[in-house]
Amino acid sequence: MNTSTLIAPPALVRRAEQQDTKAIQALDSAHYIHPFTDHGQLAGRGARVITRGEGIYIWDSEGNRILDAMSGLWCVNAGYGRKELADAAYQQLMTLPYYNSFFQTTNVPAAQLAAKLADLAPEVGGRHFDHVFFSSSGSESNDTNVRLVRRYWDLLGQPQRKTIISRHNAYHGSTMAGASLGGMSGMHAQGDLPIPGIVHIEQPYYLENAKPGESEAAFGVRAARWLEEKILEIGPDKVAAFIAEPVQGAGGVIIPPATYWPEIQRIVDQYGILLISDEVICAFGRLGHWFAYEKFGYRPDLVTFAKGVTSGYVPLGGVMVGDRVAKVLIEQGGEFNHGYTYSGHPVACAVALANLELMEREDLPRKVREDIGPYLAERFAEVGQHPLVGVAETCGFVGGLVLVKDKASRAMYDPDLGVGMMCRAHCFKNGLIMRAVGDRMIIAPPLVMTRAQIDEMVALILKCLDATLAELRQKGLHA
Ligand code: PXG
Repeated sequence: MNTSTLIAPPALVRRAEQQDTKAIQALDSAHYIHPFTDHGQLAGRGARVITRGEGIYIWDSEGNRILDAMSGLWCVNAGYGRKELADAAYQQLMTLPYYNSFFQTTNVPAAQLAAKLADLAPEVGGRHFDHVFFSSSGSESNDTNVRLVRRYWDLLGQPQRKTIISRHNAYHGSTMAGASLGGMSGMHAQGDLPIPGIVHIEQPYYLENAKPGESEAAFGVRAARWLEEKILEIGPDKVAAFIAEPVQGAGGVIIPPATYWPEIQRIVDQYGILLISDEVICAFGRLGHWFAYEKFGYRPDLVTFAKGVTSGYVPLGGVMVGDRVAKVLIEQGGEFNHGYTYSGHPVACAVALANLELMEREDLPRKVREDIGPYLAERFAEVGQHPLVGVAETCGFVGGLVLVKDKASRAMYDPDLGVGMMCRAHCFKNGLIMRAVGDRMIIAPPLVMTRAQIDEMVALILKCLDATLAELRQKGLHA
């Protein structure tokens, strides 16, 4: 890494590496309820204790170095250990650690960051993003979106426009509104969700939802028209908005056909409904642009962001509010009864400013677009040759591999066999973090990765695929 890398003082590194794993695991399982975790199962095994990170690597309390091909949880875009982000947090903490923006006050980093984001968001089709609302996470931001969208239509005298359409297998967060907007049936099943006024259409997943012999292009248009069918079923005057991720992340890196987004744009335009682009994963260079709507050329009214805005160093999220909504809200709205204690948190905003500066200086979105993104695609095409891989695809700096029983027919394994989990276990053993979503193995590496590090990651992926294949053959599950 370059000179801006934070080199932790040796004493801190020693302290991090000399943690007593068993003692930390005991505290953890006695007191810490983890997100999305079977606590009973974890307690029996003990959590892996991650102690430090640098560049694209993290270390655990046993001293193992692990290549983090998931950027934490899709967020450490600038890589670990960036000194300027730590400095920005420290400086702001020493100057003004907190103040609210509720009562006719603001703070310097919040105002500057709002302006910076407005500057970075590209204009599309004459539409601007001149305003930003801040929260602390993607989930909160999508709760804000529900409030904003409903307020917008109320102000326009169309209070019956309440329904928001989303998609199955979408992920929009874990709060009541976030989980309702998301299309994860496992989440809906716990907690009586979705909340009223949120409905779902099928996702544009070619491998699962295309008809036999249907081209990707034809499928993309057909998948988009599920939105039109739903609008007509509900009644166009009752639909408030459509929300979607540019590329579905947590759903397994589902990349829509090129024909999908243009047809979605035609439909939202025709029926006048708001378009929300949930870019919590896809913004800030992940797909090779500051914002992903630019890559696909559509024109959202609201854009959800979080994660990469601070490279995950501190929590920050928000909504880019396009002129169409901002104008109504500001000129006709009066007080908007919505906000969070940490909206525009000065430390989070200061870190975000430093992070965006760093990304600009290192030209990371362009690097993903023109250099390491295409190189990753090239190397992934080789991974696609592996006998266990049915499909290997990338988009910018996210990628997905489908593990299959039969390469020629792309026949999948029985999901109960947990082949993805088997592969994930081999990754863990071999010092690689790759996620399993069913039998789709997915990556979203830090954007500071070099070509040599892509080679290193691909070699590890191939090694883990070989080990998974050997295990399947040993169990008589693969020819
Ligand atoms: N929208 C999208 C598109 C996301 O990916 C959220 C909203 C919610 O953000 P917060 O900050 O509230 O978590 C996300 C978050 C996974 C995984 O398993 C993905 C996310 C979160 C947790 C797990 O891939 N994405």
